[in-house]
Amino acid sequence: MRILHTSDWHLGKIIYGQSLIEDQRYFINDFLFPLIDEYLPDAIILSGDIFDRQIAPVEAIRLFDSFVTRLIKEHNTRLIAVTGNHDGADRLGIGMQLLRSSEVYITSRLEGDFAPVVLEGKRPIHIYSLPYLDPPAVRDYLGSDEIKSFEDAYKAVLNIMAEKIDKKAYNILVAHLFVAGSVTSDSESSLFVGGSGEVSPGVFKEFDYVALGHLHRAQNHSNICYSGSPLKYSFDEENHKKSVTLLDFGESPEPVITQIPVKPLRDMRVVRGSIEEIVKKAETDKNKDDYIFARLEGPLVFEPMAKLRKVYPNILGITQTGLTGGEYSLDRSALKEKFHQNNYLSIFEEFIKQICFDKATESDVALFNQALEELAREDPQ
Ligand SMILES: [Mn+2]
Repeated sequence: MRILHTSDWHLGKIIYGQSLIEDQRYFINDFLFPLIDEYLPDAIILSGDIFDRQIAPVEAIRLFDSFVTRLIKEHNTRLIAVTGNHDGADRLGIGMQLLRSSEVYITSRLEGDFAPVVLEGKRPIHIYSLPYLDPPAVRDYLGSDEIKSFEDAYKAVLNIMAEKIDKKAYNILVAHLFVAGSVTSDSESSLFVGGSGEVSPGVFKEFDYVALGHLHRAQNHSNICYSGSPLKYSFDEENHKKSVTLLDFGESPEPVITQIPVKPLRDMRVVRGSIEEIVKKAETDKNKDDYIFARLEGPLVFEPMAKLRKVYPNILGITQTGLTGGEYSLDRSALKEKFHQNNYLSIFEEFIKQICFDKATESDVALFNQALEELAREDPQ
């Protein structure tokens, strides 16, 4: 018996105006399906944030639709999915009941009696599912005003589930939440992580494996496991090792858990240095199509994006130390004094020094004085 755990696909994700749909299509068709052919899992667990937005773009919906159809029809593999905080739960819930007869189990709201999906075997595997939920949803569901925090919400729901748990089975919970003590990334919605959104690991003690989504870095607290997103969705994830998680039950009642690295269509990474250094390095760069973020050091460069796009066609963003004051700090009180003395030229000279890392030239000064004179003529005080 084998189960593949993945999460946080964020289909339809756009970063810096760039749609990642081609990368996501590659992940599903050119990475995941060949992997399914190789390992022949009995079920795929998808722990939420299937789509990036409640109203997902049409290409993203079509991609998921073709994934589900192909998974069931060609590979005869069950899908057990829950909705995450990014998903439009009601939109994903269409036909949910009917799809169960095709072994597509999508849990998008709190309802029913929490019956698990059962995989029969020497030691049966029981898979319980919870959609992304928050305290108001659980208050509504239970008709109780006692539920204040996420911790209260999960405790209440898992208490009901605990009564059903058969300890002879291997019990898995699929959910989408933030477990206290986890490591976050820039591409998760910060609104939903940390603080009152935290749930302590002890709440899940009844389960043998907790297949979580929400955090994009693969990590675990003993048997509470985040598979992480299969692709990088922000530049602070440049050093993440993206993977999917395989649970291989073999003959033993406890699975062997392995992380299988994902080979992406394009990597996402940061390049650093002066524009000359970056362009020079790019000449021998074998992966010029990667998504690039450039941290430019040194004097301010005119139209740096256009220059870098010639070597890195998929460059998405840039920062320049000249603009962010990385290597030059401004003496604000001195500037203020000069401003009050109407000493605009020295303010201009400071400005040039800050962004060009050099003194203003004679022609810079002449140009500035000319602009000042024109202003004075237009708007005599
Ligand atoms: Mn997510």
